[in-house]
Amino acid sequence: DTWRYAFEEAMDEVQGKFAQKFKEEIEANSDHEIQLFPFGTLGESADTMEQAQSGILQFVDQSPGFTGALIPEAQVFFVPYLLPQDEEQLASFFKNSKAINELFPPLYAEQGLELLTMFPEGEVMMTTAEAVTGPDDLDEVKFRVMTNPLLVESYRAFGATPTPLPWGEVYGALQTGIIQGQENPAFFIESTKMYEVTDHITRTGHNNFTTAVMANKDFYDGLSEEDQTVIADAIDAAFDYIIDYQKGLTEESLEKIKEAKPSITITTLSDEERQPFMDTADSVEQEFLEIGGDQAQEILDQLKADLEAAADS
Ligand code: 6CS
Repeated sequence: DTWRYAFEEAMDEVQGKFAQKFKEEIEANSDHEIQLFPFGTLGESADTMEQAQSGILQFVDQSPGFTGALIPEAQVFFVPYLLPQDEEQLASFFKNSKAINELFPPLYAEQGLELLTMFPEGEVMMTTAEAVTGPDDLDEVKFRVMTNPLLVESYRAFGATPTPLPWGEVYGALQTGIIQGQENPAFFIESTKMYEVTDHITRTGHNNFTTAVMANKDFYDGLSEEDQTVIADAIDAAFDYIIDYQKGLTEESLEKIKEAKPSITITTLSDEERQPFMDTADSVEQEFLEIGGDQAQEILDQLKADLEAAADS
């Protein structure tokens, strides 16, 4: 039989690479086939999530940037400066985190989803029409964010006018000036050609893009143990593959952007310049505890403990 798997990016972007590896592993180790649906083939992220919840899709990749609207605890990934940028530390965190591997799955299960894995997609950078050296430069800037209430709050705390939009509307909104800024990892700014409609890239170090792969829970629960093991092994293989695939990707992508558009500025803020952004973290964390669902505190505490363990390993 054929299992359908949708993701929020193109085939050659990070989620697509992960999905292709997953497909390859499943097809090599079972009689099942995987049919891949990249972004744009089945609608926006909110649409593919509905399709996965209703069982039209067996698998879906959706980032907490969108899932946070459905599972309030998943908004935790938008507390600024919570995640480190060190790639090894991040990989170890995502692989071993008790919050991700034990606390989140029951919350996803309540929404009809079997959480299979979460993985990082790279340092998030701001792209804007005007240069940014601090929160003052975001004043009056309509800044597109994913449709996640805590991400909206964090950009409000950064001094911007947050504008939640689905991904499909972002390029056009930048082009027409409806928005003047957005955030994403470098590979995505490059592959989607967002650099064409933006003049400044700013590295504030406030986040690393997290995504999650899920299965429809009824489908998953109905599988044989053998099939569940094939899936778990394929996820593990794809996780290791995607961590490896991303080595050097950020810098390579920035180089490609500079080549394609020499006039663009790419600025890494100093620790001093980052400080006012970092100073918002406590208030955003407080907001998370208010809007992050019943388990917000438990998730936040466990996540911090997991991050410390990853830093020590
Ligand atoms: O900004 C977004 O909406 C998109 N960014 C990435 C890196 N992946 C998918 C997501 O939809």
